[in-house]
Amino acid sequence: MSKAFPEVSAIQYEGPGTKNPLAFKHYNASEIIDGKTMRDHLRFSVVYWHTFRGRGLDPFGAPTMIRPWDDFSDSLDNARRRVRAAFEFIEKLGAPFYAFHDRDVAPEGTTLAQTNKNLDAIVKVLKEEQERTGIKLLWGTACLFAHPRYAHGAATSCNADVFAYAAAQVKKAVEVTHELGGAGYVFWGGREGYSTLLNTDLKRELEHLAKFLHMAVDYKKKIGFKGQFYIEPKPKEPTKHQYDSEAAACLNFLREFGLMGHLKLNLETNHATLAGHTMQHELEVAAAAGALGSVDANTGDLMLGWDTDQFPTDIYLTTQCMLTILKAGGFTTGGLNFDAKVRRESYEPIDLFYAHIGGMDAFARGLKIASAIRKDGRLAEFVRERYSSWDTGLGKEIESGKSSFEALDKYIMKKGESSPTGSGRQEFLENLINEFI
Ligand code: XUL
Ligand code: CO
Repeated sequence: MSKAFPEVSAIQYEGPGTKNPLAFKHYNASEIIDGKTMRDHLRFSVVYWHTFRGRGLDPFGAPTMIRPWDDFSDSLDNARRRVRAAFEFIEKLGAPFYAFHDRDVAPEGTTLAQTNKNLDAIVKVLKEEQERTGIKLLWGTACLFAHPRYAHGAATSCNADVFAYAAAQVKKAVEVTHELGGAGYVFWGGREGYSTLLNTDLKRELEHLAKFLHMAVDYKKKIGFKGQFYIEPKPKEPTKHQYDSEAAACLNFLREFGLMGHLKLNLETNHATLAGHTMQHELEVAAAAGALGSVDANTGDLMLGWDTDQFPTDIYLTTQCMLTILKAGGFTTGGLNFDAKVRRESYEPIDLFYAHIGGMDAFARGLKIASAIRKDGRLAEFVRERYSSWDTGLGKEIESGKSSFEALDKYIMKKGESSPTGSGRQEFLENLINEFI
């Protein structure tokens, strides 16, 4: 088969001084940072849906993407050609992982049996390409939002048959992810929410979602799939209100229904923005609960209220993300998955390279900067000192559960007033971060 990207050879690290747009300025896969290669810290992953199925269509206009290897038909041969093109791209880029939805890789048939057969045919090619290149599957997932049958939701549908269909679809997607040695599996509730409460039994829908996830956990154990399960929060789009709205809501749901420990979070930057949070907030909330799993690395547009899924290029953003990820001990099963798409106007195949190289370099810089900030130690020392009243005496007693309202009342009555806390020094700390950028 002719090459999909004949004009591009393997992307090399050339250092910050290079003017070559098809080279890395900062991502040097084998460079060691804090005892680990950049490759192992960052665990970059390419998504199949945007990068190999995205066509640049929007509500106002036709597709724009030029993809010479793709005839845009639903044939299995086209799906096979697409796999070869995808792996050529990921291999040349030097990303160690990829991620896909079941329906991204193989066409849907007229029955689930036929669809599963199509999927098996393409999984065979994915497996061949994984073996040929050494590229691994970061996570698999099922598309439970595109087909009209899921208009009212999948696991939270008002219709039990739809729930059953979704269960059968996820069963197959987990099997396939297992067969491909996937490091994880993601549940993103694309239609698990509502447009109006007038027609919605919210309590029942949440209980169904929990049942669905428990069944998935049981099945995972049954087939011996050891990959990590994740939930991906997003507050809105496509539904007006989605149940997995943000990290805290997901954690609360997992706790309420006895699912903590079975699922971690897959956090996406643009979803954090839509929820009115910073990405670092979402990462910190997940990390505090021991549930920081993986990241869908992209960025939104603060002036737009939807999921623009742009490639991340902002060094402040990547620095903040890497500060929290390093503090949490780094990725184990997760990684930085570019759930991002080139703009409709960036329709040439080469734009896929520019986009991913930019994202990888931005995160490589974020990693180096975050590591330098941690080595410098002033930021952590400031925070440690700010909380030092909790390390000894009264604070220590409270933290260790040895105090009570009566004891504290007695203490403060005797003292008369609490001792003043020092300045928060936000501006000083912002300047400190800028020293490293
Ligand atoms: C949608 C989104 C999904 C999930 C996987 O906003 O982020 O692509 O990552 O279903
Ligand atoms: Co995502």
